Amino acid sequence: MAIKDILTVPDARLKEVSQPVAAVTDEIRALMDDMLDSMYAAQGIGLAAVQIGVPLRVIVMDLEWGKEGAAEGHRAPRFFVNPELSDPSHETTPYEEGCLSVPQVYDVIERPSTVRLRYLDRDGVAREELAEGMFATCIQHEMDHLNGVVFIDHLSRLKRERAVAKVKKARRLAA
Ligand code: K2U
Ligand code: ZN
Repeated sequence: MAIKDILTVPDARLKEVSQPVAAVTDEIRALMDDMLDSMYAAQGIGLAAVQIGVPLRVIVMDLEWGKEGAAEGHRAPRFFVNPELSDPSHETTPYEEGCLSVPQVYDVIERPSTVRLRYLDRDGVAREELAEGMFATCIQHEMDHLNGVVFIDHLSRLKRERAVAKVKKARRLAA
């Protein structure tokens, strides 16, 4: 269990397309534990493995722990290995997204309101469910990461360049 550094734009590794996992082994479970530790430490509700420099198709999520009024320390971690999305709804939902790899940048992104999700769980068991609400927004945001896409790639070139410049300036000031 370890907290790993989270890559930030414009790190080229965030543009890599992540590779499928051959099998859900103890090593992959240890990776997911490190991802969770890193996500909680960064106050996130989702994280893709590529964000800690591991280009494998693995996502972790906890939509409960940051909620208003959630019991102190109440955690409901989710694990998604080799996730696949299908049947996106025509209806879309706007949400002001942020990203741990684009710190302090927020903008509204429209995504399908529901999407079907197939994945292997922490034990390697195949699961399928319909993602709705924040779960739908978050899983699509994380799936973008697995395909080398960060949310600012959905914005105009001007907004994207301003976002990268803001992250680079903040990194310089923190150095
Ligand atoms: O991929 C990431 O960087 C994790 C994101 C996941 C996320 C993005 C957009 C919308 C929902 C989830 C981070 O958790 S961003 C921080 C955050 C925290 C609570 C709610 C929304 C965003
Ligand atoms: Zn992100």
